[in-house]
Amino acid sequence: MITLLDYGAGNVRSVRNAIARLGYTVRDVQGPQDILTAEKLIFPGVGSFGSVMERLQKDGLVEPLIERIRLNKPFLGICVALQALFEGSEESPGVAGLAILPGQVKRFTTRELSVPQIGWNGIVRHKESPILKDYQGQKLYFVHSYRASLADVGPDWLLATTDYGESFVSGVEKGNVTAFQFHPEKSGEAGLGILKNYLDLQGRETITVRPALPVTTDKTHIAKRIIACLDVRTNDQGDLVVTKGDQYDVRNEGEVRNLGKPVELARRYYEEGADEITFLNITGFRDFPMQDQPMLEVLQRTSENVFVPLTIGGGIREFTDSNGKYYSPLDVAAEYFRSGADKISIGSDAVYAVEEYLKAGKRSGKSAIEQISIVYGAQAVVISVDPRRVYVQSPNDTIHNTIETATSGPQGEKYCWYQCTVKGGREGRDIDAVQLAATCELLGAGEILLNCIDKDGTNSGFDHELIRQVRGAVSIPVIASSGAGSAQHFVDVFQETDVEAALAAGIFHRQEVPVSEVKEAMRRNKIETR
Ligand code: 1PR
Repeated sequence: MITLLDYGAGNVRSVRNAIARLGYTVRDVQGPQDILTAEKLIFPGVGSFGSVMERLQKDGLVEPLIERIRLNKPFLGICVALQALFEGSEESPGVAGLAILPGQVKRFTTRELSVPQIGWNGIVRHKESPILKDYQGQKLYFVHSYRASLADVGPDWLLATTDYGESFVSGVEKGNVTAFQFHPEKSGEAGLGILKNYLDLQGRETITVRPALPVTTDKTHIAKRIIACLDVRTNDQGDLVVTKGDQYDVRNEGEVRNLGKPVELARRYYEEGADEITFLNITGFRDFPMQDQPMLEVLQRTSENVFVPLTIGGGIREFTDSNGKYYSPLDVAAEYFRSGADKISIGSDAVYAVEEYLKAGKRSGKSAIEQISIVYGAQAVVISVDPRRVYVQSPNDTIHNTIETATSGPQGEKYCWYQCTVKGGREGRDIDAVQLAATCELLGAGEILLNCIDKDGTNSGFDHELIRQVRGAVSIPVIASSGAGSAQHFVDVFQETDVEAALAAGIFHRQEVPVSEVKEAMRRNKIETR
């Protein structure tokens, strides 16, 4: 029996599913007493430092948690739960942590790498631990902007470090108290193995200081991610299917293309080694996701078998239903997170938010991006950009951010800009991709999913010109999307641009190239991969 501290923020379903998959039963903390009496406690980390600590305060759980750790009772903290062991965090100034460990958790200082760190990285172990006993250098999933500093953690606690521009603390352990910065429940089979070791531990350990491992100068490296994307919608027969467009047109001879069932395809990609799965509810702009039970069910069922990050997009915005009931974007996002999403992706609503911001010259605080980012953290907010090329003879012909392009326009134009669209490419707006991406970062987004309507479904390779332009305008991770037609196209995009991840749909659905072949090509070309 495992006791889970579910404080109602973010995706705790994945931890539940991982525990169930490993054959254990979960019970929830009902009140402060359960924290002290639980045989084994898991404190999953979702949400920002401030929102987690405020929730613990409100529920009267701070003192019992401190007491449990003092009594050396089995405890596993994940992600922000590791950070909560410190005195505070730059993420939420003035909010006190559990102060088991001294010091403040700080934002990454790297200038070369994008922040948040989103992706698969390794760990270097510094002492023996029964929980990491099988660890053999596999990459594990991290998603965070703040990290604990090595200077604050002595050898009695230091379990593991990871490198991301600097070395930071990715694991602490003392006696029966362990916490990881990575997400074991999202780290595929390697992560499940780590979780299993914690669940399987028999009785309580009395050793508090375990033997140190030999000092090493090993460094870890973050992998470039490969993402499988499933565009999902209801077809004319009323079935929820994975579809795929050519330049966003998903109909073939009038029928919505049907490339398979979402839950089954997602599982196949997980088993083939995809680092992440993205679902885009492509008609979400006109249907309201909270009334779309089949889509929520897809997410719920997928998270039972898929232990890598899940992103879902489509229809995230405020909404008033036919009975006059108002839903905020936070309500919609919360439903997606509860159903098993780790990140949500915002398309059309991000364009409207940026238009409003540029018009007002200041933040409203009300956009979906701002609201969701404050509660769940920037790393949970992805912006899906749907741009289309607009050619011009000269940069002076437009106010937008242009590039000189190697692919001239129909009238021989040598320049173009990328116009953002809404409603799945149906409507162009007076915003370019650079304005959109940079403003969304400012509003609190943590990642850009950069599609390209001209390239979508063409199998002709990614649009490196667009990718370089947007990558150069933001310091958050960018996912290249649209146009992949071969394993070499992934190698090309990673060698010729600085994107952190590349996404494809058609070639995976049509089984032209399996994910494993993409990974092999990356390895042959010495591109860091999982
Ligand atoms: O606007 O917040 O409701 O979100 C709707 C979401 O649905 C957006 O993220 C938008 O990108 C997506 N979407 C809307 N209509 C379509 C369509 O295809 N008709 N799909 C659509 C976007 C693009 C990629 C695709 C890549 C790779 N699909 O997701 O998977 O281009 O394809 P490829 O490898 O086959 O070239 P909102």
